[in-house]
Amino acid sequence: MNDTFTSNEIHGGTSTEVLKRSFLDNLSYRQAKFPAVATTYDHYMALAYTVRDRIMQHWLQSASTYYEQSVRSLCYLSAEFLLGPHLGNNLVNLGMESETRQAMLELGLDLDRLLAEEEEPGLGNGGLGRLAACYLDSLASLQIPAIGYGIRYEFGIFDQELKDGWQVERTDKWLRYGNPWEVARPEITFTVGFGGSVREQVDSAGNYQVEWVPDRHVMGMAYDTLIGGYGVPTANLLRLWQAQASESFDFQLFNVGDYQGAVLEKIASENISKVLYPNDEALQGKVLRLQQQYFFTSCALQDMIRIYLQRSSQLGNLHEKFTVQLNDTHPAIGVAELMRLLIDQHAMPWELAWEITRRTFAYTNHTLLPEALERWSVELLGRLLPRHLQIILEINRRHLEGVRKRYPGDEERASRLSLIEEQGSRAVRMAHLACVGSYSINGVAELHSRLLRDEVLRDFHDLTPEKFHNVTNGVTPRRFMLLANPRLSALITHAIGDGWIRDLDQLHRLEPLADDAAFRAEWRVVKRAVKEDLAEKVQQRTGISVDPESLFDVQVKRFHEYKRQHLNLLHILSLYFQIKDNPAADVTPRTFLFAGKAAPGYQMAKLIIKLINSVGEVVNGDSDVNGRLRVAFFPDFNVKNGQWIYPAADLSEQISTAGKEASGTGNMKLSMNGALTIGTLDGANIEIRDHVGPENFFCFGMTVEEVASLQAAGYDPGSLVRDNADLSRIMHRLSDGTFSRGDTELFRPLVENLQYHDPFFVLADFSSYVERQREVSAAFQDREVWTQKSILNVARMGHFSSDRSIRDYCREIWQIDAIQPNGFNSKFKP
Ligand code: GFP
Repeated sequence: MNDTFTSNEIHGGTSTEVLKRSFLDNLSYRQAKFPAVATTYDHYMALAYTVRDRIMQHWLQSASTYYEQSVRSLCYLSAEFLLGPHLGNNLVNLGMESETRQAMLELGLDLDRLLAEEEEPGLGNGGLGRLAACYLDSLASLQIPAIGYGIRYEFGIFDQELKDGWQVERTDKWLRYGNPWEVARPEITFTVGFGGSVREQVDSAGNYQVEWVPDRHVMGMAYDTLIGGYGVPTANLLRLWQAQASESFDFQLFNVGDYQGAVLEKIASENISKVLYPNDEALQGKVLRLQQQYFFTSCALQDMIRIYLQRSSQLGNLHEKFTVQLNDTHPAIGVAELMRLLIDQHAMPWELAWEITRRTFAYTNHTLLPEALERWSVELLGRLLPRHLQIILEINRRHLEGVRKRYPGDEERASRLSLIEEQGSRAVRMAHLACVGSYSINGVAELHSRLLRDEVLRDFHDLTPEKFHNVTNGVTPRRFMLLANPRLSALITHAIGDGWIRDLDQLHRLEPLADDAAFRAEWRVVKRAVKEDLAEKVQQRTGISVDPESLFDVQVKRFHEYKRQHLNLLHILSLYFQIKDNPAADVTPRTFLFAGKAAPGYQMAKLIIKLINSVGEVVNGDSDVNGRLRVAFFPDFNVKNGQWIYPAADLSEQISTAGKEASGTGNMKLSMNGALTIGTLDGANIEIRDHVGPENFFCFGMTVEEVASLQAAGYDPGSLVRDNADLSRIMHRLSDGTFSRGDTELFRPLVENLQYHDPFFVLADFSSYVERQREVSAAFQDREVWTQKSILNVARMGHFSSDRSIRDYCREIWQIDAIQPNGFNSKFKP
């Protein structure tokens, strides 16, 4: 082996030779192993360090360029970043996968086995966290200076197992064997206060002064993960904060023999970054959650100020250097924190501090569900963050003064616009704080943004219409096409070149090929192969064998009643009873694949998971069905498993109640991989349908307006059951023990909820859904036409790249330009 590599080559080169040398160096000097005793995990670690070094070079150049040019940067504040495994993604983005594969091969190792070793960082629940990760990929790929700020949870989203069809949660110990992708930064540590009291005094010069004296301090230490762009020498930073005690233990207590007491403070402090809160759990009164939010937001803002002061001595132009995107209201306390930092710590007058603050923040809303709009009780907030409560009340006083001036005498409006909810126990409305303290407010799909303007935030829209924007979500084609579906990507690249990877609109060039029979045949070969791959995984994980020839009907997402996995189930049951009535019936063979987690405390969602498995048990084992219907639940849906599933889907289930799903992003990932969608007119489904064409999309169900008028007229789901023989049999069989080994109680809560309440209009959309599904079955019989539609779906998905979303944000909201790092050693031209 060549031994004369320069340091630059060792850490940055991508030839097979140099990769082998770096890998072996890392195995020796970072992993401390010699080849004869190294495990697969050691090999994974050595390769991870090798790859990280290459991104590190990009980062050092990017960061020094940002520093030299004092560029305007985006800070993306998010309580969740659902990154997924790094290794494969980094290899793809650095364009070094084939050299690496070869280097490993020459060392007798299989890259795929090493890839499988990685434990993914599950630092998010679902859509919101994964969106943040897609945006980091696009920001780096588009060379936008950006820092992601979040929490380094020791335990991410739980691992899901199934026991007798029930979800069982297991702690996600992703850090147990170390994390080669991060760099610890003990020198970047900030103090965050909690509790205590506020002292007000007038100093000798007559100036009024406020001093917050917290009764507890926690340290936030930075851990950096480098995010490399695709095909460019740019890398950005994801900086996650870990909570630490200011003192390891209390010597006073230790000395008097209270060993437990001596470490209590340490335990309480470290709890702050211990675990990610699952979605859909009532957060009211969850002190720890509010502590998490304040903790990471405060660290992020202190860090921004630190960076700013490296180049400047006064903070008056902070908003020109940084813009801060609030990913939902989780970091909205930042509005009060920045005010506090500027006023209390940097002696700025209120007016100037407020001017800077409201020109710094921008707010993205991700949900219309009222129960998900955060409110913190005034009592709790005042106890934990007394100075912030004071600041919020003062912001509110000034805000309402403006409102009253503008709408004299309209006290109802003033109370609707107030940051404080006065009914019941008083609470701070975090969305209102975010609206008042930001220069931009956006929804995540056109319908969602419209509903924000017209309903949820209507009064704010009346007040400041110029703040409102829409930025429809997008997903990164690097992870969800190139990495997840190399076969399809190769076919596309062969047909139209590889420009689509950075400019997804170029997929349009596939359109004429939809009419090319030979291309369609190749398309089907690819689909068939990825379906075989998935079938093998399903067999391994569930023991259920599925036929790759059947229609893969896929619903993968978090479990929630509004997402209506149970509507899908009702359709399965309708098909099942059709076969039971007439075993010779002509049904299109289908594999129904579900995956997703339910919040641990969300009983109804967990019961739906159980029901899917129970129905599967009966249907899969019924000889009348004879394999024509298969129901499988793929456990532990996460990014890695998603990458297996998305490419293999024929049909994408996007069946939420209209007006409930803000955008959805799984809908985009599936359609980009050639699935056709059956979907309601909800969230981004509407825009997907507009882009791919209604003839290539199976649309069903009520519109938002129809849902609203049905609700207003008084919805009676029971009458739908009585009037529909199919439905009434299904409901009956769900409660007579057919699917519960004779237990007539098990599914009663679900059946009764549907029959007497049906808050998400499952039964109201049932007929329309079943009708459309009939068309799906018929359409799938004609493989040529189906393939044509599949190709057109992919060809027209360019709009849903997260690159487009980021460009929209840059242009309409952030006003940030791309920066090319100054020249250096990389295979990519700067
Ligand atoms: C939320 C919304 C989704 C939306 C994502 C990203 O997802 O409709 O697509 O945010 O904007 F519900 P969850 O985090 O709730 O999964």
